[in-house]
Amino acid sequence: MNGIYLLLGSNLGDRLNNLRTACSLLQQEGIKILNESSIYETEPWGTSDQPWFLNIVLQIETLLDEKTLLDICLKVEQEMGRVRLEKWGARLIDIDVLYFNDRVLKTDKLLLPHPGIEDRRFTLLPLCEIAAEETHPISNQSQAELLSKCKDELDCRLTEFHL
Ligand code: PH2
Ligand code: MG
Ligand code: MG
Repeated sequence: MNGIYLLLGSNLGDRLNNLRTACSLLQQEGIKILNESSIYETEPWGTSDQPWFLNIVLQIETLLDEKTLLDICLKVEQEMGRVRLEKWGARLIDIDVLYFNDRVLKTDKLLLPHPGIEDRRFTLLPLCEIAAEETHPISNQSQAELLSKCKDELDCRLTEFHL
């Protein structure tokens, strides 16, 4: 894997605006967005008793190390969360680090690559748009291979939305 990839998701409030706000806040922290997937509307994975998500994958550039990047992602979630908690009482944004180049890491705070990638169509579909041939640093399978083997059948619909 050559590149740093984030997954953004929102399933409460103005979902598209939440993705846009998160991107602006990440950019304000000095993170450069190199490439973006389409935005997908996706059936909730895990707990089905919740609204559908909007998901997008970003390829980013940063000089930060992976732990500092994670802290910034959490800070952006929290910044948006404060407003959201007052207004809605629920989480509006999730920012996950999927890959940090070939880094493999297992700490209490951070697992790299993200352990859910191969089980989640809502992650692999957008990832394949911008990184289909990049390989997973442990299994060495490309994102396209992972998608073709993925058993998740939850619906992921391409939208016309743009950041
Ligand atoms: N995130 C989750 C749980 N379930 N489902 C979809 N479709 N998209 C997500 O981003 C998502 C989810 C927890 O982070
Ligand atoms: Mg997540
Ligand atoms: Mg998360």
